[in-house]
Amino acid sequence: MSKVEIGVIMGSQSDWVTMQKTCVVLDQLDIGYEKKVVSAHRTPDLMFRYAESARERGLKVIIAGAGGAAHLPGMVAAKTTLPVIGVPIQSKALQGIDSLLSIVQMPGGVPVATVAIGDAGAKNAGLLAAQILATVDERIARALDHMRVQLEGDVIASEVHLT
Ligand code: RP5
Repeated sequence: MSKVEIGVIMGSQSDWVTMQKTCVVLDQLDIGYEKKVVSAHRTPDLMFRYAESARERGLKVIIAGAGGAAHLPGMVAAKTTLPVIGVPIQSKALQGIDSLLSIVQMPGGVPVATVAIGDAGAKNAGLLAAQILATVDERIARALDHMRVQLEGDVIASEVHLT
């Protein structure tokens, strides 16, 4: 089994339907990860403990999904210098615009790499984390190259059916 290098956290169990897209990518690339619900508002002490211990526990990147008043990625980033990737969950009331703006507008000094709202963002968060690991991991770099070739092949092979 691969060693755990990525932390996938989310503000609520209800975010899992989106964040599982991140985990699918990490599984495809055979990258070890842990997944956990950590809420900035409902479990603030747990959030700080998680962020503060992440580096010493061996994590290399944290992917944090949150919706609405989506403070989790930014607050985790405030407590660690590991790269943090924020995934804006598509909220019901405001379709995720609230999540996006809550995550993306970090003050200078504390970066969060913010991806697109919803499923595409969750998928890309997994890929971006893999690309960060691939800067020093040749196996992951080759797996990503292979995935890109497959992606290109799928598009070229696809047929457009006009009605
Ligand atoms: C946020 O509140 C979570 O990230 C979630 O997207 C949103 C709603 O949470 P639930 O009320 O569904 O638990 O903290």
